[in-house]
Amino acid sequence: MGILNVTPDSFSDGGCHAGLAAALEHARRMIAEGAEIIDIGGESTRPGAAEVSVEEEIARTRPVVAALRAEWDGLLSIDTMKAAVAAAALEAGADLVNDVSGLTADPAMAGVCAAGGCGVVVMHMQGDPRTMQLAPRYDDVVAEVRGFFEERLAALVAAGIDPEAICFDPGIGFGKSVEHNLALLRALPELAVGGRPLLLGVSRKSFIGKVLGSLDLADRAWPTVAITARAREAGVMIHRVHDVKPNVEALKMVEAILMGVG
Ligand code: 9MG
Repeated sequence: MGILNVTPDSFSDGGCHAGLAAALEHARRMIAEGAEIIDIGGESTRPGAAEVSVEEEIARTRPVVAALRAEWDGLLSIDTMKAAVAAAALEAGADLVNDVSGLTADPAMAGVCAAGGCGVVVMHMQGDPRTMQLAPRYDDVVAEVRGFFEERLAALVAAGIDPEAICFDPGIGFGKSVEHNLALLRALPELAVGGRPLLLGVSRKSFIGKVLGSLDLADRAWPTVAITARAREAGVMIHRVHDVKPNVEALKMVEAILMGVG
């Protein structure tokens, strides 16, 4: 899953994909490098990021979804917590909704996803993006994230979402300390609630810099690849990344080791 931020304040692309042409160019590059899903987001979820209106988020994302749909048959994901943004993207041709609130932020989201028959990424987050990193606290982070997935699976199926459409994501960096993130990465197979696939997003995240003792964003690219490889061996099927080529190459090598090349 290649990340396509269409936000002027995106922390890792400096906003350079904010224009439609630049966004499409970046998406095409990620597709050429092997991305099978493009995740399009119009509101930054980094800690402390400014909130964006529904209208603005739709104006940023819908044209990108529609333009990519017209030229590519792969999977398009809309990264949003807002039901109206998800509905607009699904109408423009998106295939799945990536909601970092696990479909808890907007009471209309589950209904939109059920009606749209789309895939759903249920991510765990403690708190909300503005405050989540202030004082994350858990008695047992793995048990609490797992419990959240169990509760969400039951609620979303009751709301009419096909369980086969759901995948889970532990939400690395979303209301978690470095130790919480590492504990979750250690316990990935335990998080596949209901046998559903896992998605993981570690790309360029700050916990990598903290482990390495580096403030340089460029230092986070190769450790991201290392985590991707390790997570694939632990069963993670979808990897949300900025740098598609090296992560796809790592996945191909790990899969060759796990399954052979025949
Ligand atoms: C939008 N976004 C930022 N980080 C993410 C992560 O780790 N997972 C998912 N599903 N979305 C994310």
